[in-house]
Amino acid sequence: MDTRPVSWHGLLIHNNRTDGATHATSTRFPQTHYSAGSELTRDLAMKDLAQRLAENPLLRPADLRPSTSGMKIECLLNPGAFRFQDRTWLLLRVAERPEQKPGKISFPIFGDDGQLRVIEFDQSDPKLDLSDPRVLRYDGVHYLTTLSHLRLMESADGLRFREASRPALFGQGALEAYGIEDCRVAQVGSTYYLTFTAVSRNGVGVGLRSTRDWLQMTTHGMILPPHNKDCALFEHPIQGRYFALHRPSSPDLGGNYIWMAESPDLLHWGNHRCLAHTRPGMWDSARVGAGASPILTPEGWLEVYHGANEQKRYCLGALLLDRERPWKVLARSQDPIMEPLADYEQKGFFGNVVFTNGHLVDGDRLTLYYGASDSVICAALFSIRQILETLD
Ligand code: MAN
Repeated sequence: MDTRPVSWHGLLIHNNRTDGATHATSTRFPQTHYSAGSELTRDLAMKDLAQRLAENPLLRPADLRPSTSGMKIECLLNPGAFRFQDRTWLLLRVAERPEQKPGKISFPIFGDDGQLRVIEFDQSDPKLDLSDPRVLRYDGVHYLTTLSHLRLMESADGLRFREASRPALFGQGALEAYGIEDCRVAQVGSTYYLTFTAVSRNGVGVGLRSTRDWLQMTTHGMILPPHNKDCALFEHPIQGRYFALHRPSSPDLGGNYIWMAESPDLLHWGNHRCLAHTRPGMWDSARVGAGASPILTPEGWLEVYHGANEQKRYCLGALLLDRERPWKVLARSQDPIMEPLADYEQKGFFGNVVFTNGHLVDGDRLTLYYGASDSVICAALFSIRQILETLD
């Protein structure tokens, strides 16, 4: 097997395929994945179109300093990505909590006065439900086990990032008391629109802020109320209207499906339509949600989305939407275009996760930045044409 790294615009990609195509994954992945020796596993892996960068993970929690003393960075995850001043920028989600003491669980929230407050419970307390490492429930009230803010990183080559001398973004007010997460960055003209998950005891909704220079931010409040997340704005209007993908959740009748809304001004959203359901028995059977802004191709708008099954295994797939009537789904991935196969995608704070909400497009090349195992930041390359060819 040829595992020589191939060079692409200064980035190193490892080529694991026997046919010479630069198609597969990092050198670490064959050892961790193919060692099972199963033909079925091999077939599944061949459908994975991602060229993982050999340098993955690009960023780990230890690479950054906590936002404030007394906090520890537990996870770096799910970056927004954009270009600004001829450089590549990432808007990372940084998840923090205090160093954990034996027998206790503690996590921060913003109090009503906007100050950081740490809540601590005894792990043996029978009122405590710790079954999910991301969320805890105490006496019927939900909390997150970490508090997330958003941190700006910049890079000349899209590979080596350093912290930008720009302010980080923190939760503000009662609707963001448990933090802000998974920010998509859409550029409309010269303005960047930030759609992110705003979390509080009131629920999970979509917040919007905008900026032109990443110094001054305008806060637009919550544009889609709970339960809603995974909001990706189209970067170009269609016949004078703006469009967005979003993911409301309906716990009883309905489910975790991808919807579309339209707007005259990017602030007020209506005419909601349901685009894509979860698919029983498939890799996206339990939840689906949009990634970053849809990509305009001659065939239509290409949207990379995440899907998870009942085992909470997060993969990526794609939807093709009509150019003029983007609420019409023309085609969809049957198999994931990317699965958690590499070691760093299988093991971490929350294992078996590849999750994206940020990418850059250069002709046919899609550079997809993603969170692996809710722990570290990675990147993978795709051919847009190759993704389109896999859609049914
Ligand atoms: C949810 C979100 C994401 C996270 C995944 C996997 O979809 O909270 O931020 O990456 O779950 O844990």
